[in-house]
Amino acid sequence: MSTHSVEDIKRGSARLRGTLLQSLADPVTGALREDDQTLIKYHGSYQQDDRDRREERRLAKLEPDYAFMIRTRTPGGVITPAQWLKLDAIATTYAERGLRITTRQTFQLHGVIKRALKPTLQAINAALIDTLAACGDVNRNVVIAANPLQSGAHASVHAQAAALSEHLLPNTRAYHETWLDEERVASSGSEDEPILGNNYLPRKFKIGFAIPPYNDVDAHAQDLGFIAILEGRELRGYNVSVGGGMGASHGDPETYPRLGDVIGFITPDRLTALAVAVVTTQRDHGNRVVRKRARLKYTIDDRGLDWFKAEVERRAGFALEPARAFRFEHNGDRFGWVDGEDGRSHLTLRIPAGRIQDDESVDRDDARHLTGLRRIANHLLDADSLTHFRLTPNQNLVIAGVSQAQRARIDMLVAQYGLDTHRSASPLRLNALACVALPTCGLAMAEAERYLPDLLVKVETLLDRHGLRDAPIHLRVSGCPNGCSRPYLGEIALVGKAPGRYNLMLGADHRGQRLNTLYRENIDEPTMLAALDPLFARYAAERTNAEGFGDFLLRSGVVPLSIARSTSIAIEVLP
Ligand code: SRM
Ligand code: SF4
Repeated sequence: MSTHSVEDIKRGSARLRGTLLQSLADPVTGALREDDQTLIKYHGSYQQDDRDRREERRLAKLEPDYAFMIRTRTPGGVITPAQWLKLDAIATTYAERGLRITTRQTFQLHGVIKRALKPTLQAINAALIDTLAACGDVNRNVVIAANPLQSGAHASVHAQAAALSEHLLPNTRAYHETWLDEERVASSGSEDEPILGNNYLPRKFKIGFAIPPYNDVDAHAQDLGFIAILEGRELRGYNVSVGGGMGASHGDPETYPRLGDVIGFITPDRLTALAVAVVTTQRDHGNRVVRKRARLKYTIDDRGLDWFKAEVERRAGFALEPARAFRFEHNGDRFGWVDGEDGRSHLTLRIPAGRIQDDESVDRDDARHLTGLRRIANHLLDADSLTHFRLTPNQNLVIAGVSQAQRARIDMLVAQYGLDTHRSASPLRLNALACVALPTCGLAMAEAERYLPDLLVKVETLLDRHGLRDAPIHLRVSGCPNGCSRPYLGEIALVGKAPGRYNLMLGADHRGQRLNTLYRENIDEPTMLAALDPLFARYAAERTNAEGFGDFLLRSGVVPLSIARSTSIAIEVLP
């Protein structure tokens, strides 16, 4: 690990250039120099090593099996069929384990070796997709409610969100010089960063746009959440939620997941000014000394919500209006075909843990996602520009804007490649999320993505025993407490503690508006299943009509109300 702090590395990097070019040119190691391992994140990549092979490599006195994860910046997860085919080809040529849809509507490629990094990034850019600011202390990929072509208002929200993503990008040309061979000029290394600041943000920053009644983006888990307020087909504006975040460390009460607070309403014309005011307030007041306390949620808790709101209003130059009523129904996806107002339809397919590959061991469904979606993308090349793919924040995939004429052919290909698993999958399976974890994630304490197939079978067996197979329970698994699958918003969540051991968290709602709480600490699988069994029995016997599992656990006193801090609950119009 580098002995320099992240703040020092950023400061000394000539606007994120560092010695990346020298690191890349070094043939002796598959790794980058230490400080460059931090800097490459801002370019959309992480240095990792295959943790399955660590011990074997160590015994053979070899350096770890270094390879890189690459993450795209794809606001709202929009991908054209032509881009899909290019990314598929890139992943097949340079990466391992196919394409991976993430919980922020991006693609990750894993296992790219150092000498393939530049060709891979060049190929991604040639597909008119970049990876700039997909990682690092910057504004990350902006997540946007899926299915935005459902109405004109949905399209307006998407357009505003995509424009905001561009507006908040860093100005440095380091990315273009390092990967795209842009010529370095005299001023390189001193580009002005009027919004992010010369040392960039204190920590990662995340923005999401939800369109009620769906909360697929988990608006309250974002540093800055915009909740669109629609009247009929008109976009009136947005409720603004600030200070959401999931990350925590085991046993450290200074860190915790937190729901965003709704601080008011803005009209659409004020969106950019408001976002810049929030980002710059965090830039100037976020904790740059203690990194684990550097997220916006801690800035707000340290300074107070009233102070924060006043500071944002001062910088924006206007006062927020009182928040408007809204109601979220759930934070999952809607599977199968959904019709838009324009006569187009959108098909949401379930992608187990977001992994698009043909390996049948990924799931028990024997679906061939990579080949099947390649065929569909090829077919859609001839379609008009309204047809595209959309990654969802729940790691699934929408084939969007499909004309009635194309539907039958898509249905046929979907069936042929076994991609219609949403028809038979239990609601538990449909809604389950798992982060990547092992073998690539350097922070994983336990399995997540690779454990999900087995776990689902076991929990489904338990649900069957109580006649609950059709219960729409949201299950989320993370390999560590950083919370990349937003586990603290799962009705049931497993948060990794050690190999084969998890904290069992229970009692969130399925709307993304109430955090769960710790129910059992550091338990193995048999203990976890034994803990769930009597709770499922009680739920089957005592639930009221359509009562969610998390709501039931709270009402029946099995888990206490978590110290959720969202004012959105107070202003929500409850059924
Ligand atoms: Fe995450 C770090 C994967 C969404 C909170 N996350 C990581 C790293 C890069 C590990 C690392 O730092 O070395 C993981 C790479 C694993 C791998 O091998 O691919 C990783 N995070 C992911 C993804 C791929 C999970 C997934 O399975 O889909 C998601 C990619 C997002 C994207 O496309 O941009 C992902 N991460 C999230 C989310 C969910 C969200 O954003 O809606 C969260 C919780 C929300 C939040 O940020 O509070 C999240 N990731 C973290 C944290 C904890 C941050 C904190 O405040 O403490 C870390 C660790 C860190 O930053 O130090 C982390
Ligand atoms: Fe890795 Fe932890 Fe994020 Fe899972 S939650 S991907 S284990 S950092």
